[in-house]
Amino acid sequence: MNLEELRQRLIEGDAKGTLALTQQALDEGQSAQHLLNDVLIPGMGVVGELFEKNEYFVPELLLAARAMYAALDLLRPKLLEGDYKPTGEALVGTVAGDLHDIGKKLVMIMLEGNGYKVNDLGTDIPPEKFVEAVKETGIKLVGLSALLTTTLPAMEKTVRAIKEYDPSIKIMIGGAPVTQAFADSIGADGYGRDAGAAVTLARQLLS
Ligand code: B1M
Repeated sequence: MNLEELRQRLIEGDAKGTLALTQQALDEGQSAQHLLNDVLIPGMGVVGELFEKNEYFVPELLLAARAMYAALDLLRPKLLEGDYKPTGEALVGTVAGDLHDIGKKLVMIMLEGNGYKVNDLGTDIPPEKFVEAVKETGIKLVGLSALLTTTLPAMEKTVRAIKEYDPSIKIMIGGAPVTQAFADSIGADGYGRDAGAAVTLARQLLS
């Protein structure tokens, strides 16, 4: 099948069409990784570009996100296939003021696929909630996501609050506006450019 058509269904926020074409592509032997990395994630990039050009507005972003979730639900079991070897535990969340969820969800899926048990705190999570959660669970690896330049200060506050509670807790951060230099400047232990990089980083940080 023509994968461009799948990308287009996502960009247009057609959840039903996205779901049907994702299923068809899987049935035809396309890998879940390929569909995600080469079709769906770039598709969300196009949605962002249309938004920047004022051709799309928030309702279109929401429709595209809904279509992306539909595809992810289908791909998730495929991405998690393989031998399950528990390798560690992590806590993830999107920082205060930020409602973007899809990138964090992908990081979660990739970590789970690599044997991590992942606790998702959700989105718009204030620093004190992260601290409460590490206190309650004793988890030593926290992943923070931020998609807005305006929520980067919340990321910094969250890193500070967690490190004040326990400096030995490892914190990895990511999201479109995040860079390695920013991670260094706020005292995070690492930066993951994408969900795959987050897995490599988690391994390094917990080794
Ligand atoms: Co928003 N939004 N949005 N949005 N949105 C962006 C981020 C934006 C870049 C669009 C644009 O202008 N081009 C822009 C931010 C500009 C900026 O700050 N520089 C923007 C804006 C402005 C806004 C609002 C302010 C719009 C408004 O209301 N006027 C508003 C803010 C709401 C809020 O959060 N308080 C808003 C709202 C929304 C929706 C809620 C409608 C929706 C999100 C729905 C949801 O998540 N449930 C939405 C969407 C869908 C987008 C875009 C189009 C797509 C985001 C996405 O899902 N990408 C986005 C444009 C874009 O990103 N190009 C945009 C796909 C996803 C797989 O990628 O999240 O980058 P990403 O995750 C990647 C990596 O970044 C990394 O790995 C992931 C997988 O590879 N990663 C990590 C992410 N977290 C990580 C953590 C790690 C490691 C790696 O370690 C822990």
